[in-house]
Amino acid sequence: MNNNNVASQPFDDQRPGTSGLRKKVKVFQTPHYLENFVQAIFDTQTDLSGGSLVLGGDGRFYNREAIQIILRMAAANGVAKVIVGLGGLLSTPAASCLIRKYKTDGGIILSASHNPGGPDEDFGIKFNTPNGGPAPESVTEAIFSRTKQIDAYRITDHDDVDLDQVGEMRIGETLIQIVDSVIDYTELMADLFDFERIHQLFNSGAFTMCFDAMHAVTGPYAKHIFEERLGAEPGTVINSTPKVDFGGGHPDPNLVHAHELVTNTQGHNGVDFGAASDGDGDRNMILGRDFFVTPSDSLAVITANAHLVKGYTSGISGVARSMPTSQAADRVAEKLGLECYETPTGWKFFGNLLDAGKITLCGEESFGTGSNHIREKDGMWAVLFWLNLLAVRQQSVESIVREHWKSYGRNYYTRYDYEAIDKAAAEALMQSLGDKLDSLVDSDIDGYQVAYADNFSYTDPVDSSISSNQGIRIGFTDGSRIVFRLSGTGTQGATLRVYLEAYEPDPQKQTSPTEEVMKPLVTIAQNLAEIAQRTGRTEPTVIT
Ligand code: VG1
Ligand code: CO
Repeated sequence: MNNNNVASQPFDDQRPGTSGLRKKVKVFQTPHYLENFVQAIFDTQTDLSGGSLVLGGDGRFYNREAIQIILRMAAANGVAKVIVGLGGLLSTPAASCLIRKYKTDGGIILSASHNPGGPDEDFGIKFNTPNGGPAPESVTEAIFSRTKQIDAYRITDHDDVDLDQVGEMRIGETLIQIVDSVIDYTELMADLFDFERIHQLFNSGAFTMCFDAMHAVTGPYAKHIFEERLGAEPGTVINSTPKVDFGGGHPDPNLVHAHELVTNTQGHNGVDFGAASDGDGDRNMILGRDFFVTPSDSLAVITANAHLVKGYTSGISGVARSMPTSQAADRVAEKLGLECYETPTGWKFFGNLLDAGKITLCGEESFGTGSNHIREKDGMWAVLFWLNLLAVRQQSVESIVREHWKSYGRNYYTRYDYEAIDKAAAEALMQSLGDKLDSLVDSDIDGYQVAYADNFSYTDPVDSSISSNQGIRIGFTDGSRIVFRLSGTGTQGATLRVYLEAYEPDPQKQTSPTEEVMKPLVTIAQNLAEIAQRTGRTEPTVIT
């Protein structure tokens, strides 16, 4: 076996976005492209030499090939041990769990999350630090800087290793351990949730569930936990075999893409509880019979009810939400006397707050919820939290949420995404909106009084690092809000996200359809940002 030093040239587009480096598969297949980025990780994360690494991905097209390349590079870069998921599979939360449990010096996760997979679709790579969380901006920027200078990478010429048997092998001096992460992950979940009580709920015969794994990575975890451990009927988990192209679909758990699941929750024969997760298993969608729980409400309900759930009975220290996430959690925090933090979009911003013990729970409007048990959002965790809650409260999902609204008010919420628009037009739109902000404050727009209008900037309360330009917020005096930002995970043109929120404290008025309540705000948003004129789009691509 030889270690080779392969000459290479920098690529100028390897800056990680909201969650790692995401590009089309074809870009990652460009000679040296993946290798350069991986070498930049090894060059900047020097503890990996002589240290240990977790490695796995969501199973999408190019996952296995990339793992073999990274293993050969890890060996050439002197990594002592690499823990790899069986079949090359690791959900993002399971990877975080393994990094923490086995105290490794970090992890490399191969995923483009909810983006489609296949030879013409997306791939991604992300480095997680030893706390199990996505690398903070200081680390991703260091990796990016290195990619701009790199002129060679190290790789051995070893044969492919067998990823499909649990066991140990070596590439040169480097120990490769293939592990079944379903076991480690299930153990962690059993510590946090009352499995016996959930088992009884399924055994009662009066409770049915459907979980849509969307042909993605959570299939094996969900089959084992829901059907084998908790006694849910066989067939409760649908689309449970991970596929390289996610069955041709978008592995994104929302009402648009998880339509099979949504149908299963509808009507008299609908299941009592529906849930889904995304490509890499960190997102979740929660449904009751004929009822959708917005992710922002889910975080608020979880916060308000944490004391009822096994792993959280001793209380929570605080809660955080990303800026565009609705303010439903803030209302709960206020009532419970908890600190509530507003962070920029992306899980990396929760890491410091979790490590410092300032928060126990956190979430994003984009179907992400999690806690201090790991440092990633965790789809299965959210579903198990709800199951535990349903088992304790013995109520339907809908009645739990409606009661919640009665106590705290309802934050109507919706998001409009304009995908794959022209990048320059999107940037000009944001610029022009930004220029208008000062003149908007205190003005009246269609009867809505503007309370504040700014470009969100965040100062991390733990390390005082500043992240500016994180999205434009326009808040109104009645508690409603419009937020505009450009996505940092897309791989084609730009994606404009418009987040809309309206607050309704009066229980008599909490039953209107969301579209109706949002109509005036949608109009304001479209006009203010001149969306149609600037992007040529009169309708969004996806509404969630
Ligand atoms: C999106 C979501 C964000 C989430 C990120 C990664 O980012 O809005 O809330 O953290 O995806 O999620 P953006 O920049 O496209 O809006 V995942 O499930 O890809 O790890
Ligand atoms: Co994801």
